[in-house]
Amino acid sequence: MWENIKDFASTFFVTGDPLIYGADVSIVLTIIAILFVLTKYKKWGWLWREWLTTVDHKRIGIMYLIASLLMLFRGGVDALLMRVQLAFPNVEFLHSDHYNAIFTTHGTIMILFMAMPMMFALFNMVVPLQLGARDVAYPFLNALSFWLFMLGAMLFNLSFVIGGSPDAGWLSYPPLSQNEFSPGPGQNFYIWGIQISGIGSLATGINFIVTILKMRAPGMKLSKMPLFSWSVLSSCIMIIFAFPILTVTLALLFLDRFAGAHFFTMDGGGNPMMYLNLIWMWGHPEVYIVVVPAFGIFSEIVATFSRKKIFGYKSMVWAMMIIAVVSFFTWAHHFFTMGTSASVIAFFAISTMIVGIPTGVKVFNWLFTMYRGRISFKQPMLWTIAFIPCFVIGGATGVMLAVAPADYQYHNSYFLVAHFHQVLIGGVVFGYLAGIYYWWPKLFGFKLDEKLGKWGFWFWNIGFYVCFMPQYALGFMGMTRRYYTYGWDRGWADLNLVSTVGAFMMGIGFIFQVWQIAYSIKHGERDTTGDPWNGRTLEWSIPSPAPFYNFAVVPQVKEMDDWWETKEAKANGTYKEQPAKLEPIHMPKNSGIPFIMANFWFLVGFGFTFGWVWMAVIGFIGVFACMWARSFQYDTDYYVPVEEVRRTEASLGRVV
Ligand code: HEM
Ligand SMILES: [Cu+2]
Repeated sequence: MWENIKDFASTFFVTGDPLIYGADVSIVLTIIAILFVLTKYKKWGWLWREWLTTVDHKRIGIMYLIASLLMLFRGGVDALLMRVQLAFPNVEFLHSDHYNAIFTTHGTIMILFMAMPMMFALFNMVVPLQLGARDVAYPFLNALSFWLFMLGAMLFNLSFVIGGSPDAGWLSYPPLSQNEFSPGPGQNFYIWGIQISGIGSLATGINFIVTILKMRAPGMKLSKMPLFSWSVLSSCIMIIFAFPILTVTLALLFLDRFAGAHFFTMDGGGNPMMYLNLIWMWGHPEVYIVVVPAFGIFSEIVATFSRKKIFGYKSMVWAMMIIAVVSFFTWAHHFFTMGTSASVIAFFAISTMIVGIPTGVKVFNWLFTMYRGRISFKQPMLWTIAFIPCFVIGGATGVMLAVAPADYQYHNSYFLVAHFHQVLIGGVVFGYLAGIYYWWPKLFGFKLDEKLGKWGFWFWNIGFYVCFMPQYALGFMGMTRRYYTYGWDRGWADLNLVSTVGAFMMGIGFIFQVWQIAYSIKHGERDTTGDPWNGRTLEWSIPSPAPFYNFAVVPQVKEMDDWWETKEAKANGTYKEQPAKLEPIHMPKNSGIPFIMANFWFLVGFGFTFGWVWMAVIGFIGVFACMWARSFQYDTDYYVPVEEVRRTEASLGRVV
């Protein structure tokens, strides 16, 4: 009996590594601290009523934001561990297995549990406000999406201390990810963590498409819709085509591992190339899914901080829609070297290069918008200006990679590693940070400190080039990706050391940003106007922080950049005040079902990860019970009385 328990414990818990003991201790301490604070200040009820059951898109956005910043920290620590290991030749800081686990979790976390939720944070924080809407189309589903993401991310992260981390790369290629080469639960954690959060992402895609098409304020024709909302539409269209492919691919991989199917094994009639095609049919659009919203953010910021209308609005919209379509015809550029006919390769090489055209159009439009504008260099604008050269270089190296014959040379080299970090950090991370700085006052009612922010900005930016420029050279010098160590004889030592220094500079930049947030909560400049940047779009017409019903009176839109036009009209005296009439506001009620249901999904995932079918069955029963319960809930909405709206607006300094 005792032996059995010991046996179980030693396979269940990951042991034997100081990093992991450190993680165990910090997890336990954090949990104890949270439980203690909640109990001491009697905050359990508050937590449940205000956050765990909320269907308010702004609060859901804030929770996504917190989760994604935590994941940026975790993924960043992974990155630094790898860079320490690679700083000098023959370092014995991480073992090879451990290195494999770390680049796998780093890549997976950064893309799926950092970039995606940060993007959803911005969708939720901004889109309904920008459209003049009071909520998203399906608030309950929105909460469910968040909790599915959250519990999926937790399941994935648990692999670090329980069972063992996945280590077959962020896309988990077979045969390496099959049972034979990856026994144990690591790969199952990967499959179920992504599967559960992926279902949430798909639902978010549907939710925001419907929101954008159906919930715009009266008068806001699509041709007058702000560009960020357009970028969200483009991204969501890609989501609804790409994510079902991911769901099916992971399900097939799981059947291979769990039920002995042979979809992707060489024996039994399967084919690993099939997996590569499927995973990249999702994976390639995925990188556009995360970068296109950044284009929307830059478009808003460039116009606002140059005090000019965006240049080439229509071409901006077209460019994003073309990218959404073409991105589905480029996936095979990820395996040019697999050996296929020249015509197939030519097709994918050309389609890849074509994506550069609409992107170039956008860059020129941003530059033309800035041209002769009265530019103010506040933080959102700084990140935007830093993004442009960074993304242009990243785009150029992308086109270099798309040249198929050349790709035979740098396929899977550090050149590639430098390229994709350049577009992911320079495009996605810089873009989302710009967006967070821009919309922060709207959600929280205060600005983030400029001075600390500038320190963070420069450390990130200089650190970025110091870290990744040497990697282009290392690629040409023959260093391939996923090496965990190398010898002195290679001549790679100096450049690797420089690269590691750059990585730490970015880490320091992140610390400045955390400090900036902590400092600004107390000392940040309060936003009493609701319009701290002199904005152009509707979200700046309401008070900050936005009240839970967003708009006391639904706005009537006439122009593109309606709020800006209104302000102009007021300034030159041509504005005609319409008498505003308050009416009771229809709002959705909170619900605990999304949170509970996502927990049952977690149980399903955890059960399958360890092959405990009974636990998965309990989980599924719970999931269906939640659906059942929800289908009999009729009392799901209510009206906010006019008196309450008036009181809330008055407390925010508005008279209506
Ligand atoms: C904060 C700065 C970052 C540093 C210093 C860094 C560093 C690294 C390193 C050293 C590797 C392993 C390369 C190899 O040997 O194969 C790697 C892989 C990777 N990184 Fe990053 N990274 C950073 C940020 C990011 C971000 C923001 C993303 C995505 C949004 C990202 C996505 C990836 C992916 C997808 C991989 C490939 C993993 C694999 O090979 O399976 N990284 N990174
Ligand atoms: Cu691609």
